Amino acid sequence: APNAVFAAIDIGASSGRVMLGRVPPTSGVSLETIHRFPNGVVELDGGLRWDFDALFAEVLKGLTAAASVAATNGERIVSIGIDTWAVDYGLVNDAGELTAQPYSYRDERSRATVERVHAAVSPEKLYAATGLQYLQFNTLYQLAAEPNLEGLQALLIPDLIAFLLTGERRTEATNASTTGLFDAVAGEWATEFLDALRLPRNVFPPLIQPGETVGTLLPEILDRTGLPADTKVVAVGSHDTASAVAAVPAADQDFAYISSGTWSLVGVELALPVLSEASRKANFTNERGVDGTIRYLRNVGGLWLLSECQRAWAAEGYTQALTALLDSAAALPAGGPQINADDPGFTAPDNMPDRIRAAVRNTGAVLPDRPAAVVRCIMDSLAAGYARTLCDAERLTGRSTSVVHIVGGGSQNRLLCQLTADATGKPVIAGPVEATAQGNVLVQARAAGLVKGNLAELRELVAAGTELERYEPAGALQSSRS
Ligand code: LFR
Repeated sequence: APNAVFAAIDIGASSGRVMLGRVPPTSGVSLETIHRFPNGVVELDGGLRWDFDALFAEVLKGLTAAASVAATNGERIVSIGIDTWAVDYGLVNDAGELTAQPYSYRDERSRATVERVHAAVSPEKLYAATGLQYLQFNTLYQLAAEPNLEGLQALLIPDLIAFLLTGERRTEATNASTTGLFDAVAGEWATEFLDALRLPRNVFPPLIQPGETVGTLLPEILDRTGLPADTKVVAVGSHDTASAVAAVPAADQDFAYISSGTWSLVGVELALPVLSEASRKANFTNERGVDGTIRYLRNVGGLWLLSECQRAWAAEGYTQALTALLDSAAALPAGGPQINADDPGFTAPDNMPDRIRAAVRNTGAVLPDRPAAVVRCIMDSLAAGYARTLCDAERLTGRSTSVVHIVGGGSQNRLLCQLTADATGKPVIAGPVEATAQGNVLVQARAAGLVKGNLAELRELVAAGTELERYEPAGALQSSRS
């Protein structure tokens, strides 16, 4: 039989990719990028939205290219797994049509509905059941802003892609856990809140777990892509952060992780949720991970701050390469001004350098105008936010951690990794940069019976296939291969 390969569709806030993943039995995961495409929020129909039609066209382009690469290699694409950012959804009618381009969580329409939702169900009650951190854009607040849900179903973005590929409507559980309508203990929809918020019982399709089969491809998708008729869509940790955490190459249980990209997701993995009032006040979340684990974490601001600054500087004609900018930032002395990187005031796209300077001014300090100074402020602030959050996670869970794994785009940022080691006082192990796609592929490979084992064993495969970089705390800029 031809060699089995897996297609991973992994779409982030700023770019998407279709990859082929190969999983030899003992030597790690290898990923081949087949198609890469840009993504970003767009002003459309009076709101900040995702151009979903364009994204889906790119997905089909990528799958078509993947089919031809596999055919040329004599390989068989066993299944397709899909992950994207969380909370956002498209509304689909009975005929299966997407009724509008999905809103982005960066749109501010849900700000006005928070009070109404909390009047119907108190934040304490919501947290005690769902364990979800409060973010103004959680799905429940967005749904409350919909004028009319009659005859419509909300499909989270990865589920919407899976639906268009297979015709099957499901809600993948790790992503369901970011809606604010999912019971963290039972692992089921919190139907009592659907009623209290006057949301239809079937506003979401039924749940599906990572590793379960969503369905086979629709005839028109087979025609468009040239994929063979037995290709399946398999549910993975469709929340990108769930897939990334599944691929943290941790050797022991006492690890902390930072999934560092547009956002930084900072926390630990637990077997059971922590739903205490102290946890709610600290705004920690209990999102669901692969294999029913709990991703106990907090959203700390992320490299969005940096990418938005770069966008603003490029518009002014300043185009220094990022590596040079980071080198200049690294050369600046420690102890400069800091901001609170998770301030919701940074969520919307707008002139980021000005907003950062204003935030520094509010602390009584002054931030020099030079881009390098702004970049250093972002890095110092992120590292401080990481350290603060890890301390809180240890306190709230009663656990201690001995190492911090950084995965995702931020793992390539040497300055950020070193500052994180210094701020946390713990060694940082950086990589893989494509943890999300690796987690996506590994869950598919396990569903196909190609690899066996629990998360710890999947993580060994990631470690075997990645060159990890280790940063020691202490200020000294020493780093060594581990
Ligand atoms: C990261 C992420 C975070 C989620 C945010 C919005 O890509 O999925 O986990 O809080 O995006 O969906």
